[in-house]
Amino acid sequence: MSYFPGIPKIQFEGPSSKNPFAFKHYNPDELVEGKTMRDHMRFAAAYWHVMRNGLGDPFGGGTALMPWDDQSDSVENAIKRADVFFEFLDKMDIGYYCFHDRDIAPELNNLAKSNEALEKVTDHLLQLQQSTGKKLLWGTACLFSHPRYAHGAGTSPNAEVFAYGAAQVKAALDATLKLGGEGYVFWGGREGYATLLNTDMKRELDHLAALLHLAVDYAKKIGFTGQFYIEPKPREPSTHQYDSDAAACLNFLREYGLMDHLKLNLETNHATLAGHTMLHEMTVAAAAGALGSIDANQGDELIGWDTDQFPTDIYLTTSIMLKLLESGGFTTGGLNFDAKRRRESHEPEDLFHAHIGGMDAFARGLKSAAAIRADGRLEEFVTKRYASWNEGIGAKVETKAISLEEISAHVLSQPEPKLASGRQEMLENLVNEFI
Ligand code: XUL
Ligand code: CO
Repeated sequence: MSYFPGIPKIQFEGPSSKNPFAFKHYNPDELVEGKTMRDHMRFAAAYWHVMRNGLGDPFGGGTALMPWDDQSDSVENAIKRADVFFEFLDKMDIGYYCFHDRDIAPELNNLAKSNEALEKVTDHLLQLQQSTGKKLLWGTACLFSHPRYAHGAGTSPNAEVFAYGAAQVKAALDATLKLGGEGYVFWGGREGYATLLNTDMKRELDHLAALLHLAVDYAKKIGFTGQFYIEPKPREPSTHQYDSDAAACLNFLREYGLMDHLKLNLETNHATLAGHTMLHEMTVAAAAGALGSIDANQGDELIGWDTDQFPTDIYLTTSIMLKLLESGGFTTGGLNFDAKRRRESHEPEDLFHAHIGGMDAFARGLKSAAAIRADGRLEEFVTKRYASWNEGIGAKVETKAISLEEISAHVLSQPEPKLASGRQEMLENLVNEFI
């Protein structure tokens, strides 16, 4: 039986196609820089948005039509949803998915019952994965929705709440291992504060680090070799989130001896909420060898919250793919559509239009990025811009072969330095040649 009757398997038809249920640019087997588009992108669908997001907002309830869902907390309903989701993955030709424990299975009235439900649903997901070849990009625990986590989980002032969250992480790690997950994400849902008047920041950060260390140790014990990630976001739901941006996360990981164990899962709309571009966040992460995975979406310039829209901006996807190619591409990570339809797009077929658009936007970004790299002028410009560091005083500073007195003597013997133009506008024109 089909849950999406009338919707065909989405296939590549090329840029001249007018079929809304076809890829115009994403051609999974096409080679770009010697690798298939499929392998470059490693697209993933987010279980929470596809299956569990009713599209409610602070002013009104959900609008999404989900005829397959009886809205109950039963395991049967959860299992049926998994079937719907796998039909979606199959029709979309998306190879990976990501979940929170509580998206795939219900939270019941105690941890034992919730764990039991998770076990049953993951048994079913495992079967579905085996029969379809779909894979789990990453799993995570939802440590922010239940009222017990109102003050945080890893950073809760209440040690019993911390313990509950840690126990949930254990079960979510077990589930991720069972499903062959290639990663595990920590997004600090409520790991932050609403006011410093009631908050011991240092103690909360120590506890958050303790939770991550416990998870890393447990992963070793059970043989989970997937990549751990931390996902930066500056606010929402907390007023201030501790993992506010890539630099704050890296500082936290360094301070607590976690750099060898976690990389970053960067999300576009989180970057912009933090007052950065996604390119900035990726550049910060890549410089630290911590560029792990991407939650692909985009925000709205005119709205100040995390609108989680599907990526359609080709200039944005080009900059993401340019940075990704430059960094050698994904290893364990992928492009996870942590994105939701607008509340007005409430019909099941809108799920398809949304993902088709996102995949095509990234395909165009990939092709433009590869063309910019093949052209070489952009890279050549940057290389030349720093050429003065390759010899003379620059090389001596880089190799730490010079003292401050020697630098001073050098400057006293030289005329005023001559600056070259940064040529920003020329470079913007160059990039636009390929978009
Ligand atoms: C919230 C968000 C989460 C994480 C996973 O803004 O991005 O969905 O990606 O917990
Ligand atoms: Co995310």
